[in-house]
Amino acid sequence: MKICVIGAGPSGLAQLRAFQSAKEKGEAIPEIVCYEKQPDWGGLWRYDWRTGVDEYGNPVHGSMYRYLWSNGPKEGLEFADYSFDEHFGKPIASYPPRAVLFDYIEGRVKKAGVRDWIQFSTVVRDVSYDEGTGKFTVTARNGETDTESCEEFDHVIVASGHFSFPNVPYYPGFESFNGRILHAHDFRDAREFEGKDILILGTSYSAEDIGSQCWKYGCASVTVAHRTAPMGYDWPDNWKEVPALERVEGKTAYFKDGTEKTVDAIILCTGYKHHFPFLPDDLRLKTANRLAASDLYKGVVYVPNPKMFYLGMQDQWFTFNMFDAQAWWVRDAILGKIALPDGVAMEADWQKRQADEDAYDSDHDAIVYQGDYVKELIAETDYPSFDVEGANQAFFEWKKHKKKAIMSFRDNGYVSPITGTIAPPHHTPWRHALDDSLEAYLQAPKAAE
Ligand code: FAD
Ligand code: NA7
Repeated sequence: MKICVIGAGPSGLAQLRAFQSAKEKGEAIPEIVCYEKQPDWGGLWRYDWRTGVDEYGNPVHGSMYRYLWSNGPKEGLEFADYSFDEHFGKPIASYPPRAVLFDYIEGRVKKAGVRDWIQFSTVVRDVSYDEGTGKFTVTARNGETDTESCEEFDHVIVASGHFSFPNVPYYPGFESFNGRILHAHDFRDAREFEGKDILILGTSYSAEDIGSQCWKYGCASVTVAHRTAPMGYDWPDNWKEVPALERVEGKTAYFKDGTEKTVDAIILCTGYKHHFPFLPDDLRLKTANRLAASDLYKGVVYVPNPKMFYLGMQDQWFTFNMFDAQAWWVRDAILGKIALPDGVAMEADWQKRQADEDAYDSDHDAIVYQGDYVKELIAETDYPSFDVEGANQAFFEWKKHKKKAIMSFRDNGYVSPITGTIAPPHHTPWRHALDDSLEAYLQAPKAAE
């Protein structure tokens, strides 16, 4: 049997680690080929300073930026088989910067020794399924050698992420705006906006965090226009939430309530699209960004063709450990340890999950809902069980801390659901910590004077 994994971000790496952990226990595993379009692993957590297209003409995958710190507590994403304490050899604070989380992700897969399974700088361009042979053909192009390969597989696991292709809205006047308009996907460095007045569209994680970054690195003002409802945090004085944007003229933005603001840049924090340019209609997942994705049995099996799997396609409270739960489950489905029901039952499964999701109306319920999903999957495999309630608790506290003080919630610490360790405070409050490097983060706190 031969398996194709598309993408070596946290989800794809979880899949490699899942198979390697079975191998480690003496089980026979199939041949695995992982295609990764970037020259290294880590997915979004591998910082890419570029925007637009890469050196091979492929869209740049990266949507992360300099100075990005985890936007949720690390206790919510900790691997059950590889704790932060194990990786860093000491307790660390709860909201690590990107480079620290990249190091953590990398530490586990280095230890597992799965790098040889990955073909880097290799973009999957096409996948097709042959009903006659029951096999997939995957066409991939290696950018370094500029050669194309075509290989047959028994299963394809899509782990290509869904926060990379921007959802770009149009508002009248954009084409003649006398400043810069960019999507969050292309935002790289808040220092670019030092001294500038910025307008942000959107009210979710990107809006909140990119606005906060710009504020931290000295922009003149932040105006956030909401289409539905304001975020409602206790923002700093030079931060204002306004109703939806109507149009722009020159450098002036006009809002639905008749107010206006002159701005230097407009940052579209308007979300991303599930986009799989390498998949034909019959294999391509079409879903909104929600907790129960459409067409996925158990959130991972593609119901129209159950030999195909998708990882990490849900909207996310839980991340790394949820991808693990999924990857272990997919591994066992492929190894025949978990039997799939018939198509009717699989269809009913995702529809029920969506109905259950729709019945919830608070973030608290949504966290519990996704925590329960993680619990459900790990109960069916040998993924180390962990204190999911404890992770939920970290998320609840995080929400409270944000409500209390949006510019200092990252100064709090939580209890690890894996080791029980209480995270120490970081040596420098987030708003004053301007260096996001691994070295700066891990340095010992200065002794009290
Ligand atoms: P990705 O990380 O997107 O990895 C997908 C991989 O697939 C990439 O390496 C890509 O190059 C590869 N790929 C794509 N297409 C192809 C192809 N055709 N052929 C070959 N390879 C391909 N989560 C958190 O837990 N905490 C946070 O603080 C946090 N902050 C975030 C901030 C931003 C700005 C964004 C965009 C996301 C953030 N996330 C955060 C969520 C993030 O999506 C997950 O943490 C995680 O990166 C998802 O892993 P993934 O492997 O599913 O996808
Ligand atoms: P999200 O969470 O999908 O949010 C998208 C936001 O964009 C949301 O507030 C939407 O408002 C808003 N939106 C979408 N279309 C429009 C238009 N046309 N006009 C105005 N506003 C719009 O994306 P994020 O980038 O914030 O987060 C994605 C991931 O990146 C997440 O995992 C983070 O960790 C980082 P709505 O509420 O629908 O009115």
